[in-house]
Amino acid sequence: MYRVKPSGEILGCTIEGLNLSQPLSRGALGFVLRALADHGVVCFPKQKLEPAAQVAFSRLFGELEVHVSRSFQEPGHPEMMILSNIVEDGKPLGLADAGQDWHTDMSFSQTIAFVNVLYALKVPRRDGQALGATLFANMVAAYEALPQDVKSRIEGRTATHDFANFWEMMRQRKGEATTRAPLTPEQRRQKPPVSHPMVMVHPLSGRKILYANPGYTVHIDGLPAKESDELLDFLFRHQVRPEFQYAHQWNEGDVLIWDDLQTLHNAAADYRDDEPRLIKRCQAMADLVFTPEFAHLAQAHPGTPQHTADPEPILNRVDSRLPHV
Ligand SMILES: O=C(O)CCC(=O)C(=O)O
Ligand SMILES: [Fe+2]
Repeated sequence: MYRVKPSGEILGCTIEGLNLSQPLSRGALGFVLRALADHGVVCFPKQKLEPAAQVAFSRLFGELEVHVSRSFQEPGHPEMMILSNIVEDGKPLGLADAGQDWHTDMSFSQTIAFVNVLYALKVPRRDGQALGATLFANMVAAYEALPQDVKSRIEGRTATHDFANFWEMMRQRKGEATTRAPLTPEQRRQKPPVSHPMVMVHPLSGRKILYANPGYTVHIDGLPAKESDELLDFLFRHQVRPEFQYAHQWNEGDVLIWDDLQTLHNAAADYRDDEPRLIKRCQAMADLVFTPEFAHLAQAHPGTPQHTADPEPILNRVDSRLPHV
């Protein structure tokens, strides 16, 4: 049997007893969704996953995104990206500096992200100590701790998110050493700036979330530049305050999933080029999580919004990705 062990911190839990290389039952998927809604970050330790199995597991959460950079794809699996600082025969094996500052994946996309699925194959260590942790910040807690006047100022507002903001910032930070190619006009066209509400209601928990991040959020719509910059600056400092943070220290074999709706993350760049890190990654979009049927799957609880729509169509879509058990 599987069970969930909360970290006891502001985010994070471990689920033991689930073998992710085997197809999941609908009940197990619901259990995972509940844990994700409640804890934001879920670790499945000691997994052994072939790329096809990781893709199949990731697809349960939503459609998979093929990264717009089209770089460092797993052979035969364009929806899987390799994150690594390993260089073989002069060629980088993966994106070396993925996510090395606070951001929310895919906030720059019309359809935003729901879940990231990362599988660690190599974890850098020094003196027995794991390095290259992934840091998270809790956007339910950050929202709740906002002063009332700031809550009122952002309620009902949207903000613009731009993919190029983070990509270019990382290119400039690494200078000549960057493994990030300049964005082509075609890539820029594929990912134009988009607007999203700054306050969202989490579809599985019913709780309010602060949806903005220093990586991609560039402007609060409808505000003059100076006012927008000042408010964003306040929000960016507020949302990563230490009391909202949780660090995941990796072990080889960890599958880590996190809820992009209610967390920010930041990959700690505290290891050297000769301390190898290798992670395989899939990105599931928020196409299913906003449906009433997904809330139903995650098991209604007092905080879950009430839905009246018929859950069957999406449950059928979910079922088509699950084994017939
Ligand atoms: O490598 C990591 O720890 C996380 C990188 C990241 O930001 C991501 O996979 O979205
Ligand atoms: Fe990321």
